[in-house]
Amino acid sequence: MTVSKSGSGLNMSRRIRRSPYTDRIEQHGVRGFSVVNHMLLPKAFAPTVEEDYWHLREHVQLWDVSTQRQVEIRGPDAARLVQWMSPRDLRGAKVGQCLYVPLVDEWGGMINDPVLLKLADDHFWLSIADSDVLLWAKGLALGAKFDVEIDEPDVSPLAVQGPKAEDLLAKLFGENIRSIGFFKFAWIEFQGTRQLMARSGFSRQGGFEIYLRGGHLGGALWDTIWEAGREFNITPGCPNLIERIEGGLLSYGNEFTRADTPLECGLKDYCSLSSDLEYIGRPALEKLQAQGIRRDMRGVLFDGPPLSGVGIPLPVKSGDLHVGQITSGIWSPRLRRNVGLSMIDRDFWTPGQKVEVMLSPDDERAGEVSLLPFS
Ligand code: THG
Repeated sequence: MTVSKSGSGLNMSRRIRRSPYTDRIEQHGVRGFSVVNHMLLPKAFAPTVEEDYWHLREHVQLWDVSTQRQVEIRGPDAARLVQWMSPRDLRGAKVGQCLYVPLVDEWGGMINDPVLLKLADDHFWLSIADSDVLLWAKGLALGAKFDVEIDEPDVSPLAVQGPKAEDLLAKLFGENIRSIGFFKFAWIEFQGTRQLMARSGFSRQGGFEIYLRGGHLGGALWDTIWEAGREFNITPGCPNLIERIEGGLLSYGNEFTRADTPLECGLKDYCSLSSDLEYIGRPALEKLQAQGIRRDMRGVLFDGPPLSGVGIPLPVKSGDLHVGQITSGIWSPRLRRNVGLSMIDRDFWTPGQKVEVMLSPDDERAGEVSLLPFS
């Protein structure tokens, strides 16, 4: 076990949690980490993000996405609490289903955008993005006296992403996995344990996520998939910034924060404003809907030198007006232009709208609004 191989300048400590796969990832020469949910998320492997991108579109990659922590909610009031936390209508949700669910606060501000897994009628996992949903859920349950138990279980998702993921996993776990539908899950057997496998993941290239129960099995699961993956040209990977932006996959904390509502950050399709559904923030969302939505999530295509990323949001302007800000952006080698994600004010959100992107206060580049995903 190594203390710090990140080379990223992070000062490692117990607060920055390792995952059951971190040892393996270091052996593969990870080139840096981010920290999500107080845990290491690998950021790059191949010499360039571009190489990782082309490989992901053609082959198969193994991703340590243990930072997608599970908030487990179980007990007689579990379904009631989960519904109270989200504007998405969950009344028709079935066991075996995954659902992308915005969570909002009493002002309608985004708390998180997890994937909800319905394990049983009284048992759920919220597979969270980067904010402390565990504490929010516990506070709600205690304050409102829900009869539930809430904890972070020993579950560490490992994603197998890319067009060859299905063949690889069918070889290992049987042909049955091919019948798992998009955003559905089933149980597989691994070394005498029952493990959950879903057809999902933070890419648009297809693939699965194994929610490994029992961190002590992490090395064995990684090695098993790695060995079987050699014939499919498997590599270690991680959510790829180019592919994520092209695919219009949003990242909590970047594209939106608690200052934004789901109606204005591209998640309105996951909100029900029907009057017989009760959830935190509904009055706020209803009021905003009645006043009129002011902005929505869009893509922006723009000129300039190939960007390697966006550390500080880039202002988007139309003449003198500030109409948005690019919160994630990078050079797309496929579209041969920079691509970015931005909420855009409604008068300017029509695809094809010309805008200017400010790479710095005195470096303005021509851009154009696009629908998501970029095609
Ligand atoms: N997988 C798991 N947990 C996660 C993520 C993940 N938690 C954090 C973060 N990623 C959540 N964000 C997203 C965003 C979009 C999708 C998944 C996770 C996604 N959405 C489907 C789509 O856009 O086609 C829609 C799903 C639906 O209809 O319910 O894939 O990646 N485990």
